[in-house]
Amino acid sequence: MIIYFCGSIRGGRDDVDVYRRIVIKLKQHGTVLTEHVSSTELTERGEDASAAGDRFIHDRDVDWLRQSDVIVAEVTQPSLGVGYELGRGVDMKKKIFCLFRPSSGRSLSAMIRGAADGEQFMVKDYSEDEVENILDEFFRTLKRT
Ligand code: 6IA
Repeated sequence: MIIYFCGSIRGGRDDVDVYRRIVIKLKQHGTVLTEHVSSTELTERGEDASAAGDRFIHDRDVDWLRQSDVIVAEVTQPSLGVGYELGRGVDMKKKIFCLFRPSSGRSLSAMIRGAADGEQFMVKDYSEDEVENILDEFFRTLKRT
C-alpha cells in the first residue's frame, strides 16, 4: 500500500505532533511517500526554497500523488498546499481520507467537507487521543473494499 500523507507546511506547523503520530501509524499500514511533512525540523519558513526549488517540490509531489494508492490528510490547520493536493487527488480518482479536529474551534472548508461522499472521499472528525484507532479502522475497511 502506497500512502501519500498531507499536512500543512507553509500554512503553519502548529499540528506537527499530530502529523508525527499519524505518520508513525501509517507506516504500519504501508509505505509513506511524504514522511517529511511530519518532521519537527521542518518549519513553515525554514527552507527558503527558490522558485526552482518550489517547482521541484510541486512536480515531485504531484508525481508521488499519482503513484499513491491512498491519500490521508490532516486538514485541521488550513493549508493551500493540502487543499491543492486533495483537488488533484480527486481528479486522479484516488481514495482520500481527511482527518479534522473540531476541538480546534475551526470550521472545515466547505470545499473539503462538501467533497465527502462517504466512500471515495471521506472526512472524519476526531480527537487526537483516538487517531491511531481511527486510522486502523480506516485501513480495515479499505481492505474489505
Ligand atoms: O501550503 P503548504 O506548504 O502548507 O502545503 C503543504 C503540503 O504541500 C504538504 O502536504 C506537502 O505534501 C506539500 N509540500 C509543501 N511544501 C513542501 C515541501 N517543502 N516539501 C515537500 N512537500 C511539500 C520543502 C521541504 C523540504 C526542503 C524538506
